[in-house]
Amino acid sequence: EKFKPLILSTWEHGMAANDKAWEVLSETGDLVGAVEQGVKVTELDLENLSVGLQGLPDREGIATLDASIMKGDGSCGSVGFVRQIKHPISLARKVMEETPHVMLVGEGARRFAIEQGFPLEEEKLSPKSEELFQEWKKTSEYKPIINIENHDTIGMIALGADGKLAGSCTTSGLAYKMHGRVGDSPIIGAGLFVDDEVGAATATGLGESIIRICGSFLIVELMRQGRTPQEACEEAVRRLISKNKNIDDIQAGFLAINKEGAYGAYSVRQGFNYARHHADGKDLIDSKFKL
Ligand code: SD4
Repeated sequence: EKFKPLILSTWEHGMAANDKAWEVLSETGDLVGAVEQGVKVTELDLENLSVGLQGLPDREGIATLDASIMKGDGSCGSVGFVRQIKHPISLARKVMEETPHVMLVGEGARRFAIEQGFPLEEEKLSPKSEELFQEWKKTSEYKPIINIENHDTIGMIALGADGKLAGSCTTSGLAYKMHGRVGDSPIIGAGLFVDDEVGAATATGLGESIIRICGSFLIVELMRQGRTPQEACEEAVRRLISKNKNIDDIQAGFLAINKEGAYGAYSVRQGFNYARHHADGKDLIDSKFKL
């Protein structure tokens, strides 16, 4: 059986990430390499304030990053609350491949990075993040804000020609979060879940609301029970809305694919979109939404 490769990523910056992932997949057939290399593009994108060291910092002015990577055979790795590392997705991959563990956080993750030869970056905000942080400090209103700028984590899920699946997710997390806060993105089953028997899902938006319902795992399990990717994403959004009291302050979106190459997306409210690359082309698609 031959499968048609498909790569999906959250948000508009997913287009550039998918371009890279598609190139890696076409040239090497390496699906994990593709989802890693793809989101590395976003980790370096200075325009993106929600991914990479240039992203908006926590409330103490420190950028701390979360990332995860997963293969459909159950292999996975993640890092949370890491500082000074330019490519947390590559560090997550090292956790998956070079340790007996799934998740490393904070200082331990940083030490492991040094051991693995990752360069440590100077701890300094980008000019744009510094400016916005100084602005935020004047009011210091600690409240999640619904806007696109504050929710553009990249999650990527991909189906290879051999029918195998993989995914990646990387973020600087919620802007002005408490120091030490970890979101859904590095939590396997929340921000990302992949199972070769069924499909894959990834999430973006307010991490707390996604963790609360094990969003990505939920979607894969709903697909296992027969739902289409679209139906599964819609059910996850319904669940998220029913389990979160402060829904007026929440945006969250899900993206899913099954092993036949069907896909779907759904978000709490308007504004979520995703990039799709396949053999016949690429496009940016507006997600349907609930509220
Ligand atoms: C988080 N899911 O840490 C991320 C937020 C996000 O762009 O999507 N930010 O909660």
